[in-house]
This record gives sequence, C-alpha cells and structure tokens, in this order.
Amino acid sequence: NSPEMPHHTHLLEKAGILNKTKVADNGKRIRKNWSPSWTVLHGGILTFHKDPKSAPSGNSNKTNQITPEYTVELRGATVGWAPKDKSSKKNVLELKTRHGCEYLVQYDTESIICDWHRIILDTIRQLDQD
Ligand code: I3S
Repeated sequence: NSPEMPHHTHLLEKAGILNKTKVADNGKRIRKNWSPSWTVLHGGILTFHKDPKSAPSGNSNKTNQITPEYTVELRGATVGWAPKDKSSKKNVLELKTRHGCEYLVQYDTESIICDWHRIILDTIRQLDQD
C-alpha cells in the first residue's frame, strides 16, 4: 500500500445480472421480493439497480435500468452461502451489512454466483485491511 497507489485504487470491480431480494432492514425482517437486478460492484459498494419490468406500465424506459434500488456498503459486511431454510432457490448467497441490512442474492448458473461470492469476499477482506 504505497502512497502513490492508495488501497482503494485496487478495489475490485464487476457488473452483471443477479436475482436479489432484501430480507432485513436495520435488523427488522422485511418481506421478500425477488427480482432480477443489474448489479455493480465499484469502490467497495455493491449497487442493485431496479428491475425495469417493475416500472408502472407505459412508464418503462431505458433510464429505469440504471436507477439504483439498493446500495450496499461492503466495509464490515459478511457474505456466505445462505442456509437452506432461507430460500428454496439454489445457489443463494446471504449478504449482511454492519448496519443490519440483509440481502439474498441468487443465480442459477453456479459459476456466475461463485465468481460473485469470491469477488465480494475479496473486497470485504481488502476493506478490512484499511
Ligand atoms: O421465505 P418465503 O416466505 O418462503 O419466501 C417466498 C416468498 O417471498 C414468495 O412470495 P409470496 O410471499 O408472495 O408468496 C416468493 O414468491 C418466493 O420466491 C419466496 O421463496 P424462495 O424460496 O423462492 O426464496
């Protein structure tokens, strides 16, 4: 970690489509609402974007696809495979923030969800070192 190259410039980046639902907000359980989401990891923040299909009919346009729905600060967060009782879906990750928000993240293709698991884990570890 040299002065010329601050740690945050090494933070990992990735983007893709994942299925997600928020399940807790500040420690309070909330109702699941699974939806596909354009998901972007950048600067230690994971951003889930709104599902354009969820826009009111007639109101669907390209800008909906880049509207953030949830921004998740990965510093102090944990990620792991969700226990089977959390969802009947396969390949589900459980992401918990240090502020008590919880998300489930899922994708049928194992290699894709495994790549996300690895990069989120590596980012959390990297942030822990700062
Ligand atoms: O944990 P739950 O309540 O079994 O989650 C299911 C519900 O969110 C369900 O919606 P309704 O509450 O409208 O029935 C969803 O359609 C299911 O996908 C949720 O379960 P899975 O096992 O898919 O996470």
